[in-house]
Amino acid sequence: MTHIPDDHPRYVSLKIREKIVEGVQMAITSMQGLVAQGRGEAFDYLIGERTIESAAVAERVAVAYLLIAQKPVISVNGNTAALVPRALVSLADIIGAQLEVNLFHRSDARVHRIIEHLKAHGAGNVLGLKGDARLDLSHDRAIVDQEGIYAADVVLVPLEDGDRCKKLVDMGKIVISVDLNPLSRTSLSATVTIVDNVTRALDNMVQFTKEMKKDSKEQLRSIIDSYDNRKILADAMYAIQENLKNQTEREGIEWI
Ligand code: PTJ
Repeated sequence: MTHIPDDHPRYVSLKIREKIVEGVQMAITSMQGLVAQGRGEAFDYLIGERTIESAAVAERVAVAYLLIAQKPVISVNGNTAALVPRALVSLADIIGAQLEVNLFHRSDARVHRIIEHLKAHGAGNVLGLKGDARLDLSHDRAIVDQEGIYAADVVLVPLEDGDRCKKLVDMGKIVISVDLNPLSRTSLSATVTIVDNVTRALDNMVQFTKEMKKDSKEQLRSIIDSYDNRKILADAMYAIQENLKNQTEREGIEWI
């Protein structure tokens, strides 16, 4: 592991990168996961590497959905397992949600390793190895557990594929995505789109859950009812534009 001095101007981003590399070394994260992280980093740079206001709104709505759900499930892949294992376990615990490992580049060995990794971070039962149900998709993300994602009413899918996200929505589920690209197919098709780094989003959601857990069903419902996901997407794009404009002006370059 490369030592990153804490006065490095890109300290946080580089530390996150190290976690993904560690994930690959532990054979939890796929090699492709490195590329996906790179794409995420680029979008994070564009939004200013912070939780934008509209993302915080989406995170609260996501928590409201998870708290009123009958069968909430948190889908875990190789990237999120490496980046936020503790936050995934904490969120599942306080929500009362199931964790299910679901991989695009699937092998039973990797599912098993991720389950063990989550258990080492405090998880109890983790689904994903049975794979006794199938979504109507031609790749391995189709393989799910009957008692988990297949039966879920609300699914949190950080770093998801667009077609599975759409499929889950078409099945009538509430789908919450975390994806730094506001124009990805996932972001465009989710019920609630969180345009934030999964490392910030999950911590925020744990915090919001602690605050909102005491709210009544009616209060949670009203948070959901006033939510407009198209507006959240527009806000994310506006935030990118404003951030670029401000940076450009700071550097004395004329914004056209
Ligand atoms: O572990 P597996 O086999 O299930 O594979 C996981 C990856 C992520 C490799 C797989 O799902 C994949 O290829 O994903 P994509 O299609 O590259 O999509 C990843 C999306 O997540 C992209 O839109 C990225 O911008 C975004 N992203 C990457 N890193 C982060 C992120 N969003 C939030 N936080 C991040 N840290």
